[in-house]
Amino acid sequence: MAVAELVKSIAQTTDLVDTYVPGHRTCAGCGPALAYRLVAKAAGKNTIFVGPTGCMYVANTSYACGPWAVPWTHAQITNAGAVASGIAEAFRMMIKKGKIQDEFPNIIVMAGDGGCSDIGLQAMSAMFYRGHKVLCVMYDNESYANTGIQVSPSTPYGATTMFTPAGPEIPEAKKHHLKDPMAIFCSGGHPYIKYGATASIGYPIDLMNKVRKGLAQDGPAFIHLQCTCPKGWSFPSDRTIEISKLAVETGMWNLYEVEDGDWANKKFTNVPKNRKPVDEYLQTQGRFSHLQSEHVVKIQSFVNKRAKTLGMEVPLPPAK
Ligand SMILES: Cc1ncc(C[n+]2csc(CCOP(=O)(O)OP(=O)(O)O)c2C)c(N)n1
Ligand code: SF4
Repeated sequence: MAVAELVKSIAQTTDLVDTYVPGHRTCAGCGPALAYRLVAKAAGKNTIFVGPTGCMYVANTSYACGPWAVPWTHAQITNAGAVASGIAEAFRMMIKKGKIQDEFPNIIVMAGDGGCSDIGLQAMSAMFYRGHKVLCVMYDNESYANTGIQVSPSTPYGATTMFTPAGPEIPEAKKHHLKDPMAIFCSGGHPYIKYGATASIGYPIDLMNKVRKGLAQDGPAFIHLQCTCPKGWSFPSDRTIEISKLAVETGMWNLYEVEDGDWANKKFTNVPKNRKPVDEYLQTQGRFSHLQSEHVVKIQSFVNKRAKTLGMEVPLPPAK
C-alpha cells in the first residue's frame, strides 16, 4: 500500500480544498452531508464520485444542479459497484494504452446503507471481488431515508421507521438486529479488500485519515461510516455531532480498522475508557421513544456481545 499522508489536526484541514461546496437541499444538520464534505476534503481534487440513488444523490442535486467541484455521476441504487468498476477499468485501460496522460483518479462510491448493503449489495460485492481500485463509502443513516424513512438492514433493533411502526403486535418496532457489512466485506470473503474501516462524523480526523488510507490501496477499500440523520432518527438538528459521539461512547457504534486484510487483528480507534449505558443514546432519539426497559436490556446485551466478538477491551455496563 502506498503511504497516505495523514491529517493531524482540524486546524490543518482548513488548508484543504472543499470540493463539496455550499448549496444543496439536505436537511439542516444532515450527517451524510457532513460526511460528504469530509470525504471530499480528504480525497482532494483528483476524485470522481459515484452516487447511487438515495439522499446524497437526490437532496444534493435537486434540481438540476450539484455541490461537487469534482466529477460526479449518478448510478442506480442497484448498481453503483458496477458503474464504479466501469469507470476504474476505463481509466486503467486509457492510461495503459497511452490515450490519456492523467494520473489514475480517486474513484469513490458514496452509497447509502440501502445502496450498499441491501439493494446494491450484489454489484458492490462483485466490484470488491474483481479487485477494482475503488473506495466504497457506505454512509449509513440506518434507513432508506430519501423515500421517507423505511427500514433497511442497517436499521437497529427497536427503531421505528415507516415500515416498522411500534404497535401492540410488535411493541419494539424493528424486530431484528442489524446486518454488519464490515463482517461481510472485510472478514476474508473479499480477498482483494485489504483495507476496511468503520468511521463516524463525530471523529472527523479519524474519518479523513481512514479515507486517505482507503484511497492509498492498490485495490478496493471499504469504509462503513455512521451518519446521524436528524429527520429519520427524530432529534433536533443541532445534536448531529453530539449523538454521533454518544454512539461511540455507548458502543452503539464501534471504530476500528482492518489493515492488510487482517480481520483477526483489528485496530481500534477512539475507544472510550468506559462505556456509557445504551439508554443514554436511545433517549436522545424519537425513533426509540416507545422502547420498554426489556427492549433496552436486549440492546445492551447486543452491544456487549458485539464488543466481545470484535475483541474490544473496554468495561461494559451490565445488561441488567
Ligand atoms: C431499483 C430502485 N428501487 C427503489 C428506488 C427508490 N428509492 C429511491 S431513494 C431510495 C432510498 C435509498 O436509501 P439508501 O440507499 O439507504 O440511501 P438514503 O436515502 O438513506 O440516503 C429508494 C428505495 C429506486 N430509486 N430504485
Ligand atoms: S433525511 Fe437524513 S440523510 Fe436525508 S437529507 Fe435529511 S438528514 Fe440527510
